[in-house]
Amino acid sequence: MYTSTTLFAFISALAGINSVSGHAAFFHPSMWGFNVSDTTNAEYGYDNRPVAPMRDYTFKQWWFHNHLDKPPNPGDFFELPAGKPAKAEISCDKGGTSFFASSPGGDSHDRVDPDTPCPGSKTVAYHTLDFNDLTGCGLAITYKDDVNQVQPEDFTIFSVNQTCVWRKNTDFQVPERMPPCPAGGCICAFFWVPSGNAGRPENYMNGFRCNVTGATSDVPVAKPKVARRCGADPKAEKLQAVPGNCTYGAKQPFYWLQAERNNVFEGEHSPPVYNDLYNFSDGAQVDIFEDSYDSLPDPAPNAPVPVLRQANKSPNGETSGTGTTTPTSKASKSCRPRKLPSADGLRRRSFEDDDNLGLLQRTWIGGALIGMTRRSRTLDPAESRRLWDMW
Ligand SMILES: *[C@@H]1O[C@H](CO)[C@@H](O)[C@H](O)[C@H]1NC(C)=O
Ligand SMILES: *[C@@H]1O[C@H](CO)[C@@H](O)[C@H](O)[C@H]1NC(C)=O
Ligand SMILES: *[C@@H]1O[C@H](CO)[C@@H](O)[C@H](O)[C@H]1NC(C)=O
Ligand SMILES: *[C@@H]1O[C@H](CO)[C@@H](O)[C@H](O)[C@H]1NC(C)=O
Ligand SMILES: *[C@H]1O[C@H](CO)[C@@H](O)[C@H](O)[C@H]1NC(C)=O
Repeated sequence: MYTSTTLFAFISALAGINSVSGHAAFFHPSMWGFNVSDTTNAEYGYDNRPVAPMRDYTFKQWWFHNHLDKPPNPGDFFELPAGKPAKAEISCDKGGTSFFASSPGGDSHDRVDPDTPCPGSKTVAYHTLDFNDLTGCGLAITYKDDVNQVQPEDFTIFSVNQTCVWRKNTDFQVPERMPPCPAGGCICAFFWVPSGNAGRPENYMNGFRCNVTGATSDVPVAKPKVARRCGADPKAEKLQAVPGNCTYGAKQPFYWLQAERNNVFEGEHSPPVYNDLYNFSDGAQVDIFEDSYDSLPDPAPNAPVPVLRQANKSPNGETSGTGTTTPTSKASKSCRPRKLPSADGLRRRSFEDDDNLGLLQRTWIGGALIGMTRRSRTLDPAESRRLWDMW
């Protein structure tokens, strides 16, 4: 018969197992903290493995996961091929990645589902209820090669995977126009904020050395701004997106729920996330360069929506909202309704007469409703149905 004490011990033991296998990190030899694997908390006084979530931490504790004194070996870079996907491994267990050889437990691949981010665990171990609960994650870059010079405000999210963390092997599309890195390479970081529906709200960061290969453009990445909440947010009873409220162009990662140096202040039940809710489109962030926009008005609910410059559109239509020739067709492309019956009525809009302003006046709501849904560009029919049902 179980006493409450033995039951408690049993539950604690289970929790202990979860803390070994749960959460998630970007694993690659180019990362700071690659070999931090101690679960006894001897060195830091708390669990500071790369997979450990971060919350209420001082700046030193969360910045680069407090691994700045554990740099990668010289010459180890994570390559970012311009215009192609960078293939990352995200896992809650280094033993389940290609780098298992330096994991204390050795190879722990899941034989049944080798691409799971958490061998032998349920999805709650990587903080998601199911596929529909995914919030996305992002990779950020700074064009500095000395990590001691890097500040939080230097990082720009250049690629997002809105269906992250779901598979261990996760693709991140690298914008075609990424300029080359300085002589010592660039410094990058992985960022993730889960939904908070499976596990408590928290924040993830792993820093690593990276390098852009195959660059064809020299236009620098613009100075990043803090991303604003502007997409449809049914949970908050905001059924329509507010495109004027979005931050366009280069955006910083979220620094959230820490004791110091936060840049977003949403409550713990409305996590800031890497998807359309904050205008982080799925895939390459193609509008992050200094010449991406002629002008960027200050975002506000009633502000005009800036239009990407024609010059830097990719010929293959790398992202929606680009690759067409006139503002009219561009707008209708990025805002094309998928399932709305009264699409024509909703598509009314007007434009600035003076096109030199390059601003698309936001005098219609149809596009807002359709263009801004979460993961709008990768919806599968079931997901699309689900979003539709929410309205
Ligand atoms: C990590 O550990 C492996 C195996 O001990 C070693 O070969 C490698 O150099 C270490 N890497 C770093 C960055 O310390
Ligand atoms: C996100 O990663 C998954 C798993 O690797 C991949 O199938 C998907 O294409 C990626 N999404 C984007 C936008 O690259
Ligand atoms: C980064 O990649 C470029 C292009 O391949 C290469 O010329 C350069 O040497 C690399 N930088 C480092 C630090 O490896
Ligand atoms: C606009 O963005 C701010 C900052 O993220 C957010 O607090 C506010 O709720 C947003 N307003 C609307 C109407 O979307
Ligand atoms: C966000 O910004 C992009 C530019 O990258 C724009 O094309 C798009 O319409 C905006 N809205 C959403 C929901 O992504």
